[in-house]
Amino acid sequence: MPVTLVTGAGGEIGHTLVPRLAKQGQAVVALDLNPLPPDTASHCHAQLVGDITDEAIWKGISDRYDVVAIYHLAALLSTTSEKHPALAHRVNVGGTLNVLTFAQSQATARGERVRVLFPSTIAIYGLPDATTKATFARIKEHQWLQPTTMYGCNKLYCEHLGKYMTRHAAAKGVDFRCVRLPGLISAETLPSGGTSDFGPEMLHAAAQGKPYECFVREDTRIPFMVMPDAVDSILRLMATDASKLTLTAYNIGAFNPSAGEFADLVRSAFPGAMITFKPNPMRQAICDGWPADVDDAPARADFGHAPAYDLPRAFNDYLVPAVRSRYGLSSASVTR
Ligand code: AKB
Repeated sequence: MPVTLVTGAGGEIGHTLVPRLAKQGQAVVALDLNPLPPDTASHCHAQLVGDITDEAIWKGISDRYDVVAIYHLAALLSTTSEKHPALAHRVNVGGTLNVLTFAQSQATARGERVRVLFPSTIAIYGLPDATTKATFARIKEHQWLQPTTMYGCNKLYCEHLGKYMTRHAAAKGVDFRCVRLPGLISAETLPSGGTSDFGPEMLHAAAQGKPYECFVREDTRIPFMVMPDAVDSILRLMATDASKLTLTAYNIGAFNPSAGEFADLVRSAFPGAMITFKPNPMRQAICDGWPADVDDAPARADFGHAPAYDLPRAFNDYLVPAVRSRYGLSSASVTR
């Protein structure tokens, strides 16, 4: 039977994406290093526990399934990748090469293209200093592609690898599509190993009445998006006919508060929130190299990227009610 393969399905994006794919009627085969959380597993046709860098896992999948689409979510994020660069390269690059090679073999075997969704990142941009970051306040896809982290280097190389496999491989081969994700904020899950994690971590800590020491300065500004909007745009991109896509890798954005502005909104929602700022030099440097915002006009034109949540609505209609519910608090909205 035709199946949709989701690598790293047990992660943050998978938690929202997998149920949406199942609701569309897609038979999801999930691949993750660890068994899936039960609420994600319940939406899967099958789940495989394995490592994307293990060649044997791909032989097993090929023997059992006709994979018609792949959402390749498995990756080590920016902070973890800086701490473990060799492992990051092995997983983020070696694992992605395995995914693309597998997709090519599936396409060749069946004589049809296999769509691959690759979640790239704002980390592929590298702004050298604050003046440049301010000058290129809403960065375009072709600007400052000078990543300053192992994660950013990995992801930019994989964008090129995907483009290579799509353009140079057999006509009926890989159909690689890519969004450059900003920081993602989910009310249901917490990120791990990222540098944009300060946003969701701050919110979830406040809802639990825990003090939070933010690891970047108050004036640190990067683009963010709530998870439902990110998944909506990923699904839109994957559903769009290739003839309508003018790019392989698209910026998608929604809002871009500074860490201090984000903290103010969190304090409005949770008046007792204990938020302090103590920049971590390595993580601060990562964020300083990332763009303050992205120009996502091509995504809006080509596949209808249109985030439902701006910053106030994200807090009032999604994050605060859902986070309060998650931690058993009464629902209330931000006063702003
Ligand atoms: C990270 O912080 O590493 C990721 C990202 C912005 O790609 N959330």
